[in-house]
Amino acid sequence: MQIEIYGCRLELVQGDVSEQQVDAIVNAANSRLAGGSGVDGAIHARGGPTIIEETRRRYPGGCPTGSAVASGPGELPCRLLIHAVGPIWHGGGQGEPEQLRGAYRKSLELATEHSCESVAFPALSTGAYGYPKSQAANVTLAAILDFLAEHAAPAVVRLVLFTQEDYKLFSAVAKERVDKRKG
Ligand code: AR6
Repeated sequence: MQIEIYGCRLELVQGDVSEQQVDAIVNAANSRLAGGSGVDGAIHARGGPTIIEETRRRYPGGCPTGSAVASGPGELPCRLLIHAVGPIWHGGGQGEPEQLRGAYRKSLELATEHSCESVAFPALSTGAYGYPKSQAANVTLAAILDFLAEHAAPAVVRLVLFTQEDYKLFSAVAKERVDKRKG
């Protein structure tokens, strides 16, 4: 699914985020930047060991939840790798929506600061971190659309959903939110 909005293109696809041909790929990291399963596992497996060597050296204190840091891409097919730390779901009353929004915003800021025209995201926090998917979809789409409205960049933002079910859910939320904004 592709949507033109605010002079940019929002794309939703089903697939593996580590395989996307874009300027910047976003990893679903943890605050220790220690590597892990899911997206993080795929990124480090495909990208090779130089990524974790670099993040250990540059970010010894890790990255706070709700934010993101950048590294080189190792062997991934992109120029920049962004390690975004979404929140662990604790029921929704502990700042999870603000933190999820923050992780998307900081990632988009880093992408634009590094002049990346295209960026691919996984659905942060919706796997091991347990964020309910429908709520995550709403926060995610609002965060991305707000950023595009304010900055008219990056030119392409791609959300990469792992399953067909997630693709359908996020696409429905995207359509609803864009229709509302376009009036
Ligand atoms: N490409 C795109 N989406 C994927 C992929 C992939 N290769 N693999 C899984 N997903 P998760 P989180 C989907 O668990 O919830 C790690 O151990 C998956 O179905 O990767 O933010 C880290 O080290 C789900 O919808 O990230 C952290 O400790 C979404 O991506 C922790 O997990 C996110 O699932 C982060 O948890």
